[in-house]
Parts: sequence; C-alpha cells; structure tokens
Amino acid sequence: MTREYDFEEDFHGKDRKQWRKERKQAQATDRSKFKKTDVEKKTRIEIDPSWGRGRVVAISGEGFWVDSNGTRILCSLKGFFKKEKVETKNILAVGDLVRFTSEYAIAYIEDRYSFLARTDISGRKEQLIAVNIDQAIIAISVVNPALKPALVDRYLIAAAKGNIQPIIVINKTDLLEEASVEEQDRYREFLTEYEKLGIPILSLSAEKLTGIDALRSLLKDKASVFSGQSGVGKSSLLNVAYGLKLKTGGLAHKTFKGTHTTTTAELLSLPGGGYCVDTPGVRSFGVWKLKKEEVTGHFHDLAEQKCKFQDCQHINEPDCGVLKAIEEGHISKIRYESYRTLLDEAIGRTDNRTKRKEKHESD
Ligand SMILES: Nc1nc2c(ncn2[C@@H]2O[C@H](COP(=O)(O)OP(=O)(O)O)[C@@H](O)[C@H]2O)c(=O)[nH]1
Ligand SMILES: [Mg+2]
Ligand SMILES: [Zn+2]
Repeated sequence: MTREYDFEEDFHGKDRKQWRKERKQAQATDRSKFKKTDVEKKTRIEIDPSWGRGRVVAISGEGFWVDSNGTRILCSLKGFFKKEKVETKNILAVGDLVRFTSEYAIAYIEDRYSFLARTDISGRKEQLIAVNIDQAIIAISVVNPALKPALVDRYLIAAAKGNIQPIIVINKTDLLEEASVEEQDRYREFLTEYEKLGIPILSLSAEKLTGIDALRSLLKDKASVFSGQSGVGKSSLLNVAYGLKLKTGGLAHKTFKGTHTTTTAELLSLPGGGYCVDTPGVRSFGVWKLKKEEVTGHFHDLAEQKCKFQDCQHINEPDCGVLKAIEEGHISKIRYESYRTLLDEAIGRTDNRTKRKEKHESD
C-alpha cells in the first residue's frame, strides 16, 4: 500500500528555491507519467517522496482544504481524477489522506479504511459524506423532529457497509417531559428495540446539558461523523460539549429554498483529542444501491422467525412467522415498519414522486 516516508520534514525542511527547482524537474517527469493516464494506470501511480501529505478537512467552492502538519493549505485536484468515470459524485471527501505536489495539486489519495456514503440528490450517484472515520454518531430526537426509525436503520446499514461503528444519540430529551403518551411510549420502545441490537445509545439534551460528559468521552480520541436529520441538534451538542460556535437552527434555512447553499461537511479537531465531522443536516438519507439482501441481513432479528416459505418477505404470505409474532406482540411494530419501509425501497416499490420530492427538500 502506501510507503512510509517522512516527507513532511522533507517538504518543509528544504530551502525554498532549491525545492522549487526540484519540483519543476519532478513535474516534467510527472507530466509524461500522467499523459495517458487512465483509471488502471492512476491506481499504480508512484508517490513522489517530496510531495506533501495531509488530511482533507473541508471542501468548498474554492477547492480542498488540506491540513498538513497543522497548516491549512488550499489544494486543487489533478485533472486526471476528474476524467475517471465513476459512480461516485465526489472523488474526495473530508477525512481523506492525500499527497499533493509543490503546486498544491492533489495527486494521490490514500486507501480509505472506512466511509460513510449516501445517495446524492439526483439519485444517480453515490455521495461520500466522510471517510477514514471510526464511528458514526446517529443523532435523532423523539419530538421536533419526530422519531424516524427507518432513517436510523438506513444509517446503520450505511455504517456497516462502510466499516464504521454506529452510535445512536437521542437529543432533546428535555422535550419528552411534556410530550404525548404516544411519543413517550415510542421513545421507550425504540430504546428497548435498538439496545437489543447491541448498539450503544445515549440519551442527551443540549438544552439541559444532560449526558454531555458521556458524549465527550465517547468522542475522545476517535474520528467521528455526526449525522442525522437537520434540526435534531447536532451542532448544538458539539457547541455545548466543546464550547464551539457552530451555526444552529438549521431549519430556518427552509426560507431560502431554491438558493444554493454550499455548506459542506467539515472535519473539526476536538479539544482533548479526536476529530469530528459536523454534517449539514439532511432531510432524507438514502443508502446507495440498497439491496434486498442488505435489508434482510440488517433485520436479522426478523429472520429468526419460522415462516412457511424460505424466501418469505413477511408482507402477506401465508403462515408467516413474523406477521404472527407481531400479532402476538413478540416483534415490535417499530422494527417491522422500518423493515417494510427499507424493503420497499430496496425492491423499488417506493413511489418515485414522493421520493423525488423528499430528495429535493433534502439539502
Ligand atoms: N429543546 C431542545 N432544543 C434543542 C436541543 N438541542 C438543540 N435544540 C434546538 O434545535 C434547533 C436545531 O439545532 P441544531 O443544533 O441547529 O440542529 P442540527 O441541524 O442537527 O445541527 C435549534 O433551534 C436548537 O436550539 C435540546 O436538547 N433541546
Ligand atoms: Mg447543524
Ligand atoms: Zn415471513
């Protein structure tokens, strides 16, 4: 894979003039090397030891912000990356470890150990939210916005696909006190069902500062991505936990519908150790190319039931163990409803019009 080399020292330690001269020469060789670059060749590109190395911490209209030894550098991307025909919307994502030339052009992307991806707004491409991340904090609320278990399951599937440990945080628990009995029941049912799956769950309130210490220790020394519907309080939680000043109240942006907001994810360095990506809120989160097997695999608790047919989808088949278990109260409705939502999505049964509408509102 990648060669170990202390290029940073090399990169910064050299006399600037001498360094430029060397870069020029290297560039000449570079060009010939990149000339007929295709995907195949690109993956075999050798890393020039004099290139800089850093981590992509933010992506904006201007380019890619790369943190190299504590210095933020604005980089561009070598043209050959753009020619690559891929199904991924963004070639680079926050968290990427890259090598850049003396002209601050990113020429190499290191192998990723994890990624969080979703389907982009057009529905035709995969969009990388963040890469090289240890854990995904799936932030939700029970009241305002309402609890959406199917959204949680989409995140859980996406996290599993991308080799990321999921953690659920339920914010705005202060609102539960005055919530309806149905909402309180839903909260309890959700806790029971998702704890059963072995996923860590934290109940928090950014407003009342509940569970903030627990959140901090969870994020300490880890690379995390904060994900979840807009308005659940992701930025608020990070603000109260770390004394940050991230913009909150994202829902107000709805008034600007139609204007193009260019907010992108940003990798924040946490005081006390660790990184965190605060993602701009999304209304919907679709798993890229969600397959039926991924849905059934994720809902393995349902598969434990005995059905007449081996390939039972637990919709309306005769002698379905799942439907029977729901009737008898052994399987929670929350779980089943989420399963049906995702199964419908995977087999393309979701009404396309609704889907498009949802997607449109998503950023
Ligand atoms: N009641 C209550 N409101 C909260 C809490 N956390 C955040 N909010 C409010 O919810 C709104 C959305 O918060 P924000 O942090 O922007 O959510 P994000 O879109 O997920 O980043 C803001 O008006 C916050 O003041 C909480 O724990 N309790
Ligand atoms: Mg936010
Ligand atoms: Zn069945």
